[in-house]
Amino acid sequence: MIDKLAGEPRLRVALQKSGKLSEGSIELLNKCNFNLHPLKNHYLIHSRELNTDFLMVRDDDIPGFIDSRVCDIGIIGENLFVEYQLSGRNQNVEIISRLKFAHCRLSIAVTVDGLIKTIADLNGKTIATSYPAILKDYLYKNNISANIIVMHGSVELAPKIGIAQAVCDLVSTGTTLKENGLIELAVLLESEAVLVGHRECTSDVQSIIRELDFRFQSVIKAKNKKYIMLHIEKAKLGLLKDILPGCEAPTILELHGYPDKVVVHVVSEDTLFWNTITNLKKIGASSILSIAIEKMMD
Ligand code: PRT
Ligand code: ZN
Repeated sequence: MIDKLAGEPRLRVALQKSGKLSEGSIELLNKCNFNLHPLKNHYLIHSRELNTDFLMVRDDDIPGFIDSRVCDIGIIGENLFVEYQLSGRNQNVEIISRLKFAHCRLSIAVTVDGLIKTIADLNGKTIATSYPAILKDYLYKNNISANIIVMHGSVELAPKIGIAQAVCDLVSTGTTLKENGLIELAVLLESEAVLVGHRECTSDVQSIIRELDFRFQSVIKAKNKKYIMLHIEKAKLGLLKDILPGCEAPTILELHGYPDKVVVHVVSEDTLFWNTITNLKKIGASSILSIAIEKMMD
């Protein structure tokens, strides 16, 4: 929904106030020039950047807010989007883009005692979950008849307190399942944070959304990437490709006073960089510089 402040269209964005999405959302927005520092009692933040207002709410409220045009766009977990869609409430919410943070999976987990070994063993059992629509859909597609009990929070405790024999919950590192004597039986959905919006936005809001998502994607593209500069013998250039991920199109420059050597500039995946440095040194690379990239645009 657009307020008119100073006669200009404004974009209304719903963000999770506090939880596993809030830090990542604010970090991403701040890399896009927003400079947001929400305090506990901040529920509505006006920003001059791109004429945007932020509504800080519980993540569960976000799809409904967009559907009913209280907000234009929002950041939620894909798991919540799919649940909203499968529960039949979603008429107008769609995924605009993937934001590459808050990765997790929705899994069915069972007690380690081995009583339930396969999906088929779930027949006639009770499964506790906060995602009844996704679970129901999965059970139906796999021809399993099980009872679903809905819990909002502490789902992992359900088998321990004797109200279910299995759970269907979000898993990230797997620590919570382990601590509660549970093991994963099946992954129903892989999820990450997504930018969602109303299918039918007015064109002036649409152009702000496009600009915002362009900024998001430029920041995401640069994540885990480094600009690498190094000196190397011309004869060893061919070896670089195998060592530096993403080295397909490096910039090669002459190194004044060293006719056998060149300077290489390349954008590389940073995840392997410390392992990579040893291998670069082995082929004689020197003066290696690694620089963080803020944004990458095509
Ligand atoms: O208060 P509000 O309703 O806004 O928040 P919430 O409690 O409903 O959600 P929150 O903050 O827990 O999660 C928001 C979103 O973050 C989820 O919908 C997912 O898209 C994403 N996300 C990513 C996760 C996790 N990782 C995650 N690990 N959401 C929840 N968890 C929980 C999970 O439920 C389990 O209790 O963390 C525990 C498992 O973590 P591991 O690392 O022990 O496996
Ligand atoms: Zn929630």
